[in-house]
Amino acid sequence: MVIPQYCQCAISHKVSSQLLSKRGSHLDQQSYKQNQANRMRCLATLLVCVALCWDGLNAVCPEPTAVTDVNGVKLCARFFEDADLVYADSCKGKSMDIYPGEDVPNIPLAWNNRVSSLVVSSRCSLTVWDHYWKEGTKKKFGGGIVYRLREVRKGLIGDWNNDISGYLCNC
Ligand SMILES: [Ca+2]
Ligand SMILES: [Ca+2]
Repeated sequence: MVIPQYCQCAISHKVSSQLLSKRGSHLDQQSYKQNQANRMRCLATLLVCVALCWDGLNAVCPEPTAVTDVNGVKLCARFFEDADLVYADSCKGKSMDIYPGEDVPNIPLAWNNRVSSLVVSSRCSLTVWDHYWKEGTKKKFGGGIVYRLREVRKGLIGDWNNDISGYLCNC
């Protein structure tokens, strides 16, 4: 598990405040109060970190060699509605399973212009279009993880985030 930097900060603060409290008997009351306040702040930060890390655990992109549905059936790809600046936290939100051979010129409305990260199974390929009926711009992905479709250029100034409107997936 990757621990975000701010969590590492919180953990080291926690340790230093514990060290400080061991020497607490020699400190005056003001320092003691400050120490207590620091400890409360650290506790609050740690709780936030636990929540974030938990969220992160639920959002790790699957390995391209092991993209399967809930029944263990091999998938061609999986779409995710959200992405994250931190790659380890990407592949978030709702997901959609794509099976080998799926040829869908019009993605279901609920998923139109919504995919933000995706994983294509090893030895499979996914072709996507930015308009319905396989029109507009086309892009082909080989097996691998696309942590952020925002980082996949489309033309000179565009990108593929929230833009997929049709797809074809083959293995
Ligand atoms: Ca999205
Ligand atoms: Ca589109």
